[in-house]
Amino acid sequence: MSSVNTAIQLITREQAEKGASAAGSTCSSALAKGPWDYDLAEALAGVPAYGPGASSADVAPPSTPRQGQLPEEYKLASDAELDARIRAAKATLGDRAVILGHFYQRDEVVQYADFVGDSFQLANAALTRPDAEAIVFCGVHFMAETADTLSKPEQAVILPNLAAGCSMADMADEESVEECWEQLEEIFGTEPDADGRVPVIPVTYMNSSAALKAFCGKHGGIVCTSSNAKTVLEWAFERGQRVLFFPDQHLGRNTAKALGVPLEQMPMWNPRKELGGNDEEALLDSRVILWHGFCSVHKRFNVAQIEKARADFPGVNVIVHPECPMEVVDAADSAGSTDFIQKAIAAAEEPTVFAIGTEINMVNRLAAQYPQHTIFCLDPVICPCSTMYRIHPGYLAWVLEELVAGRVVNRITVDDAVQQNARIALERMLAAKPQ
Ligand code: CIZ
Repeated sequence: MSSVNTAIQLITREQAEKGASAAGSTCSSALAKGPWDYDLAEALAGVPAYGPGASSADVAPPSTPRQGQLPEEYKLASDAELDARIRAAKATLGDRAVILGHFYQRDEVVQYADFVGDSFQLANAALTRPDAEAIVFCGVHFMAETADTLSKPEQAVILPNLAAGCSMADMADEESVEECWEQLEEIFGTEPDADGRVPVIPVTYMNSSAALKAFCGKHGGIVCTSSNAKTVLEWAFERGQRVLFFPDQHLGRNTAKALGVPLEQMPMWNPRKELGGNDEEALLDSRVILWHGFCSVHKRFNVAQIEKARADFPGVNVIVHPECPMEVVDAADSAGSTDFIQKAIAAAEEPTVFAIGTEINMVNRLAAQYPQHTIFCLDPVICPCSTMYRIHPGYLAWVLEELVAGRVVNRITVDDAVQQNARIALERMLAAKPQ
């Protein structure tokens, strides 16, 4: 099976040759360009963007980091030249550098990774290499921040393209969460009830800035991943009357619903509105307050796609990620994190048809890895995570060759005080045990 990038290049070429005939096969033909075109466009327009792909319609806040121009030689190099340069730099660096590749990263980059996994698995994988001077994170910004928080201070965490952010993580910024917290404290007060439960516990998804993880650490809260969200919510309900969950409304809603929380007790907090767009009564009656955030990749999945998969392949096993909307999770056979999806496929003993609701690079890689099964993405349109897509082999070659020359570029550093509080919230997560 060809990589997502190769498929996009072919579709785009066909579109150019045959007019609109291949239109709709990929979410944006602009994906076929080099990501440096967007670095340049951003510099010229003065506004940051996520680039083409699943989050192209999201608004990037001005605080989103921007990538400076990649040196020309890396833009002009052929794929074969970049491959040779990356391999040579990696061999020269040896154990001095460890390369981490997220499940959603393109194949052209993942092939050089020492470890492939989800964000938390990768941060932990880096801990097995305490002697590496550099941790090159081929993921997105919040992942590099988590790796910096957990790694040794002298280790440099490098994000090959600084514009590789996460539009969902950017939907909850520190200032808006602080404002929300102040308004909630005014309504709920700060006194615990007769059972010692405080009015509200903040829970942040791993897909958030280090500043928000630190906010949770400071306010008795905790971090969750898509693998342990249920355990974490149970932990929070033992200590609090309700939860403020950010930034992903869908993970919050799907998890709380599975725990029996009625939808009427899950108001949504829109940071652009007074009281998040709620009245006081609804907030007082709430069990989980959901932040108005979402993942643009997982928002693309819908029930019609599941119905089509069931009609085309009777007996198909539909597995979706819990960042998908509730109706999609309800219509699927099961829902779980990237790790869950991978393990479910690995555990299937008989040849099975799997329709998967998560990012296309990961689905295609699973399909290639398990040829005994039929594995396809529920969304027929090839539309990768646009921010992961900003990392191209050209950027990887550049950061590695700079390391060989003794220079660290694109270092991600989290302030010491922020790290300290973020670690508290991460340690609470690690200590939380399923009920
Ligand atoms: O935590 C991660 O890496 C993401 C984005 C999702 C997951 O389910 O692993």
